[in-house]
Amino acid sequence: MQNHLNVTCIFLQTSSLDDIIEVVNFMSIGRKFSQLSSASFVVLRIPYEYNPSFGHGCKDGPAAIVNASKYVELFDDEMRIKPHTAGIATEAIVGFSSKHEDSLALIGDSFLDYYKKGKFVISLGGEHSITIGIINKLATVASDFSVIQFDAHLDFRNYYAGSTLNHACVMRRAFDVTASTFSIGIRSFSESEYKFSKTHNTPFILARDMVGMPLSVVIDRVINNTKKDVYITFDVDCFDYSVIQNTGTPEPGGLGWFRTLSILRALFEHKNVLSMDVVELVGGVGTENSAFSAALLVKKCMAYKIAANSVQ
Ligand SMILES: [Mn+2]
Repeated sequence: MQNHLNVTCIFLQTSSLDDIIEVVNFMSIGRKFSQLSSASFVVLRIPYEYNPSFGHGCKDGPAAIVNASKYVELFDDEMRIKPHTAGIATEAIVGFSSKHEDSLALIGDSFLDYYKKGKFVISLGGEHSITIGIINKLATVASDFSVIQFDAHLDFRNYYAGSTLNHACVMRRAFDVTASTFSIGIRSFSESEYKFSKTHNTPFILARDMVGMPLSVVIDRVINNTKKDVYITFDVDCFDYSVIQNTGTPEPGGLGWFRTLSILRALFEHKNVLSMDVVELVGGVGTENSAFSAALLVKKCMAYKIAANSVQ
């Protein structure tokens, strides 16, 4: 607790938690399980924030998640395994450019390095635009995959705030590359996004419609409308505030914890999940509950990946 208080005090005087928090491994695991060479998983911290629309601070998300992960139980209550024994290397991208396009290229290149080493990469944002950089590079080595999005917003804008690479354009760019997307938890979109989605037949499930919808219906719809290989992009604003409150573009009426986990578990069971990201968590003072939820989510996905018997 003392350590935590120190971090809080220092945070007020600096620009990024990444600058000041001692780099720790995800879940504070020791050297034995955190070496890159032998790790099945890479937790890739991407503290990048270029142009948020509303709330600021997602550049502090990765450090907040890794910091909170110290308190995540190693043993998984549901899958009855310890995911860290598969090896988790905690890595970070630094040295972003002042040019957004160049930063996304850097992010994509770094991701691809780990991916090509056979690692299951879980990228921690950072703003949602990091996904554009990752998917662009993933598409150079994996030609036929769907992008499954958990999000409050469709992110289907062609252009926003002066850029086609804005966080509000993520799934539009993903569609450009893969022509196969599926969105879950949606409860906000513009008229142009809605029209694009209708014209191009991009499937999504509204959070509103998920209320009272049997879980099996949700899961079947996602599984039947996506390819075998998938990339999961998880914007934490898909969650209800009771799970995660600290996010850049909040919307009420989000998804519950256990239902979301059940959907993710089914995806890992039925699909070949190539990689995933968890984005838009705002770090900083008073965000510990949200950061813990995100950290636990990451561990759960590792457990699901292992149980699906598909880590390398
Ligand atoms: Mn988003």
